[in-house]
Amino acid sequence: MKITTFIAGAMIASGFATSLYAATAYQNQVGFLTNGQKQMAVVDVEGKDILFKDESGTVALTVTAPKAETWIPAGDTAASLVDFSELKTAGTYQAYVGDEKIGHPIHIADDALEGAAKASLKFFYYQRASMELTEEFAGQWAREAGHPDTAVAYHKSTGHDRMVEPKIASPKGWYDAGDYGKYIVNSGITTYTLLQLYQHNKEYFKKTSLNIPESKNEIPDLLDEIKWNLDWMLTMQDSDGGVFHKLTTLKFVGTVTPLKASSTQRYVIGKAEEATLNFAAVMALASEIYQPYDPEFSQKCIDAAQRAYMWADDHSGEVYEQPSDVSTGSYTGSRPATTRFWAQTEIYRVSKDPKFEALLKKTTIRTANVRIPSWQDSYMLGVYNIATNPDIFDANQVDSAKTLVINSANKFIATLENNGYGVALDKGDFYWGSNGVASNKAVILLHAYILTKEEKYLNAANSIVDYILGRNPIDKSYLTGYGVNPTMNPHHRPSQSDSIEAPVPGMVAGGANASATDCAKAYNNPDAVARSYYDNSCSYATNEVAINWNAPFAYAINSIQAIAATSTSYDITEKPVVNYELTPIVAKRALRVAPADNKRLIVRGNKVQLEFTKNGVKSYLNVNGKQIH
Ligand code: 9MR
Ligand code: 9MR
Repeated sequence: MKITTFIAGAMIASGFATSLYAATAYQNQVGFLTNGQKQMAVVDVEGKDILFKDESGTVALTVTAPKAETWIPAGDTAASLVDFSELKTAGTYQAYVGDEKIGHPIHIADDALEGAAKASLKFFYYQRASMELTEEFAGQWAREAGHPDTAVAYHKSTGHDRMVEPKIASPKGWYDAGDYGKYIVNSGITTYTLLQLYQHNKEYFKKTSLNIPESKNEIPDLLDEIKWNLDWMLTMQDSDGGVFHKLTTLKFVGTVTPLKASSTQRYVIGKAEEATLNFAAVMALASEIYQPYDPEFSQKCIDAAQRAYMWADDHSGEVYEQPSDVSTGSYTGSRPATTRFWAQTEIYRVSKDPKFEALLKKTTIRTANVRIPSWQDSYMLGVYNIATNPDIFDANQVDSAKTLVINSANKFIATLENNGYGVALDKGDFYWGSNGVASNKAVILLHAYILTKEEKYLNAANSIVDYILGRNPIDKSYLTGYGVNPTMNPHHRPSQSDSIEAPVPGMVAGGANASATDCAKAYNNPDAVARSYYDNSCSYATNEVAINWNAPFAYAINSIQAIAATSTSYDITEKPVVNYELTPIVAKRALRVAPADNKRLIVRGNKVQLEFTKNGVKSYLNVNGKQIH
């Protein structure tokens, strides 16, 4: 595996030879925290002694394998969940049954997850549009800049007349996934999840370097990275407050580098409720987070949030519909009511505006029936916000929100209790992006931990991280560049089009999907859904990467590492530091009015021209829409 040679710290240095039984034990292939939970799923060992030997061959711990249990997503092969948490001395170990080695080397350290955790964030740097990635930061994955996006066309679905206003500048941002599109709805939940990661682990991230171009400035690297995308999102807001749905080509481009793909014309497409509300929620949280570092930017974010909310208020029910000439990702079919609720909670939290308080009072927070956050459904994001801000929201609502988070987490724990893999995933979780589903379950579990400080929630989240890193029935680390048997062929245009064997590191593959209709169809396994995976770049339905799957995984693995490193976790009694003056929303309604009539026909010489004024600058177009001067 060539990859081992170039990712410093990513692989476990090991003198152990591979064993005949290597794959009968399934485990996190990257590492375990010295004082954390440590488990592996082992087939065919019920009642036998598992020996854990250190590098000198000395037995450091013996565990008798418990009763083998099935786990429905893994099919009928039962496994014993072997817990070796008592191994609390840093080092590299190997498990044995008698003289037989089982599983992969076990790496234990205080910072065992740090490399993979940082890589899962560094992924976002690799996804940057409009920027060259230099060797200093990107190593062998250095590449030319792609998609300056300074001359993006207005698609007619935006309501803009291209004759009048031909182009918009909308640079920066992260590519969504294996394709080069930038989609607000998906960017929103991603950005929010990463902002929360920072919010919940501030001290840790003030000291964490990601080796990105901004690493030397005064702002934590994680916030620098997120700002790359916020800057783009801000350009997607139209002058009336509405937010364009996406920025893509009309059709997916081929498997080419970002630079080569850039020659195909891109468009801003659609302007609708779900993107606008999503944007509002994200900008409200951003206004709080960036306030200590950049008050001006912070103010810009909250203003943008308020204008977006007002637009959405006036355009309720106007959801995005994919135009017939567009076939890039549609991100349609979400539930805007959940996004509206989420936006209300965020704007209220930072503005304390009575209008939002009144709106929220009308909402009854459910206390049961978990809903896993996704680009389609933002309900839990609003619930997180209420549950973790008892000093701001209505006491009854805070109680309900906490109850829902904890009930959801308890339900997950019930799932893992009688399964040999110890993973809180059900058969129904294995659809497109199952690793994102799994990771968002870990985010819910970590919120339950924040609210209760009960270890069982932290451990269950840790088990999900273990699942992604190899404790699964196909012995796969779904994090590129990390583990003994990682994903090697993701559907990811930059990785597919460079000449490097190893994919860009730190990417989480979409994961097992029992209803793939692409080239992974032959791998659909209804009796063992967790095996429905094909490590081939032709499979976007099981092996694409995406920002909205990396973000919750990054939240989980970084939070777990941060909690261990700082011996503390987010304290919900901390007051958020928002101390700027907000103009009341009502006064801002004026902003909703579109700028004064900015186009008129004029006659020059014997030619009819269109005079177009933007920001006080006039330009002239001929009857064919060509700019004259
Ligand atoms: O590359 C595209 C990926 O990002 C999407 O998730 C996927 C589903 O919409 O589509 C991929 O593009 C494929 C297209 O749908 C059909 N022609 C082949 C494209 C590349 O595999
Ligand atoms: O994550 C999206 C998944 O929920 C949908 O089922 C799927 C098909 O519409 O699309 C996924 O999103 C893709 C988007 O449309 C285009 N960029 C790549 C995304 C990840 O595959």
